Amino acid sequence: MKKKVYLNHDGGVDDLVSLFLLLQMDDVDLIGVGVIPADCYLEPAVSASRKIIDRFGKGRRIEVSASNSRGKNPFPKDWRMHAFVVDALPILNEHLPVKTPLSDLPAHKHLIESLRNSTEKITLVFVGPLTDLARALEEAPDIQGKIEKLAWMGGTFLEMGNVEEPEHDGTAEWNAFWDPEAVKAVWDSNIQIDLVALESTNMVPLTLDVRNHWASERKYEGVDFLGQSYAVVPPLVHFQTNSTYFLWDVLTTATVGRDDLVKKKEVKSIVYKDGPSQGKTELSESGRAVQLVYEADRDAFFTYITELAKQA
Ligand code: AGV
Ligand code: CA
Repeated sequence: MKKKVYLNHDGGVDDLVSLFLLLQMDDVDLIGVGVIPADCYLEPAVSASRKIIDRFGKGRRIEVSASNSRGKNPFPKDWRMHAFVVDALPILNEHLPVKTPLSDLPAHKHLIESLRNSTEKITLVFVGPLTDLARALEEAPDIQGKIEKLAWMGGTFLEMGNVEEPEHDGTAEWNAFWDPEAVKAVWDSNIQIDLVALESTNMVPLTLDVRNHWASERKYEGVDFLGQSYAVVPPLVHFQTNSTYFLWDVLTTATVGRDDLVKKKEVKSIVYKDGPSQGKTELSESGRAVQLVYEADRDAFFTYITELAKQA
């Protein structure tokens, strides 16, 4: 039986590649997509999502919904621009107009409706902030019974997160920092959480050898799409900087198709809602239990996603 999945993403390069890869997994039935304007601008991210489903969705009809959620701490504009480039890639613009439908509902209501309409439990994949899930839970607590589990790219228990902003101490991961209250709300729910934190995503930086490998196999349309998309963002070359790109969301997505690529352990954690550490997740015996994804098999991961892309 296929695993039913709902994706909520925030339009970064690895968010859009995550959507592309979910569409290639034989054992996954993607039932809906929500797009939140956190690490992106909304219009190009929604548009690119619909075009990716048109082009790479193997004829399936999957609705895309736009979020009207707002965060507390905005992402840097430079990063938010990436969706404009992906949306403009010729490989996504060969067969216009767009056919994949746009929902009338905002993303959190679309999520509620998708869960309520399903007879089976759904796996939620969130690769941006948790705002739409927090709002959905507040409006419709009954949906918890329909959620198999949540796979979330977010958080870290490392000393250093990836937020470099004024008035913040750098201990948070960005998806948590954008809306710390939403993380707290989801922590207060009973949903089972797989936390794909920086511990494991730090093991999958975008590097030149990966890029060059994709270039060498660009005769496959899907691999060419990976290469074109990851041309937009800076790889790890000499040393890590604030803009160095990792395959954060793609690792999260890959765990849904292939659990054996990563190692998990249960930890208990709290989250800081405000102050200079806002968005920080911290180990605490009084906290809630999550499955921390702390290690990834880098080579097996890259082989898996490249092979998936060849099937597109
Ligand atoms: O913190 C990682 C999250 C992931 O969901 N995003 C990017 C991924 O989509 C924010 C982010 C952190 N550092 C970044 C980010 C960077 N250097 N460029 C773009 N986005
Ligand atoms: Ca993201």
